[in-house]
Amino acid sequence: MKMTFRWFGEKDDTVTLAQIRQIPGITGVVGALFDIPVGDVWPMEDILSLKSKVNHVGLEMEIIESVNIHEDIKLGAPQRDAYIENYKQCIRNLSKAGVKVICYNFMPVFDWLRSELAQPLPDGSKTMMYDNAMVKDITPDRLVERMASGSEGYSLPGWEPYRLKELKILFDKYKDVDEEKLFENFQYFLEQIIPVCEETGVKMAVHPDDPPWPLFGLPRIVNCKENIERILHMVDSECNGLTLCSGSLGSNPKNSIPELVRYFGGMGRIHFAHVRNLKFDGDFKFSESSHLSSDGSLDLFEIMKAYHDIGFDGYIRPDHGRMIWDEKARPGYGLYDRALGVAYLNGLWEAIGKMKSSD
Ligand SMILES: [Mn+2]
Repeated sequence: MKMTFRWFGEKDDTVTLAQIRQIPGITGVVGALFDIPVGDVWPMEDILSLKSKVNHVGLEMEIIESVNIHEDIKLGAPQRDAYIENYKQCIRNLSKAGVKVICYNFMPVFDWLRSELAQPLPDGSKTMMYDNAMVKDITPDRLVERMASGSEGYSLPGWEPYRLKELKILFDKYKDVDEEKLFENFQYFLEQIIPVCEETGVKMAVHPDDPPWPLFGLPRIVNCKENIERILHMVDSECNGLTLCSGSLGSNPKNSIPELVRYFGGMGRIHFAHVRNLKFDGDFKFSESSHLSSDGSLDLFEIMKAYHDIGFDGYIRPDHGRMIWDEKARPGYGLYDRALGVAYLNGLWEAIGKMKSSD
């Protein structure tokens, strides 16, 4: 596996590349261009400038998260072909800069969602949590305000204000898009872009829906084994792959992460692993714990063992962390708890490998 760390760029991250390079075992940064509006082509010079900053500290930039999908593609709107052409150009540009994997998602309107961004835990740390009961009683507009006000002034990935400006219009447009229609639009997109991926060697890795159930009547389809299998078979190519996010899929207890790792990893379709823990606090209610197995509801040893058993050689990163040691940072993306996550995942990996070789 190749251990990586997400970075939001010089302008928009409290964590520096100089700090990231000091985390033991890190080989690369998961980058993105956050100021390019969704649907636009990422300019070559901007990609190369980001890459050169990352390379300058001795790290690689072989993976990008996220090149977001324009809503017109998800809606199947007439303008989608123009946005798909832009997406193809983006893939070509990223490939020229040495990028090998693109993480993206296919969630209508909202990206990931939490009801609290800084919920205090008994140890004094703060974490993100989700409670369906709260989301049920709130309007989408109010929710956007709430996410913005709890974000300590940092923009949240997927919650950029310009994307959510016309929320009501967007909701109206999704009235006729049910799950089947969304599958259809997803297939149309994949059929167009996967040949470009095959030509350039770039692998697409769809990130599961977070949380993995419908919200505000909007369909969500990247949420369970059956649906993911259907998506991977819609265009049966190694380039049509998965970001297996343990925290997203794992927030539905019906999804067994080690089983999914073995299944989709065995098919050679997991190109990126997001590994984190969470604690079930009730039905459709969870909080994000530290990575340690005993702190949460997921068994991180079993997850890492599944990756080891399938001979996983793709990219991996710790996912969200709590806010600890008085750090001030974008919710989920401080330095300290994620760095502890890296150390723990590396420790598990080393131990699993050495126990196997001493058998
Ligand atoms: Mn994730």
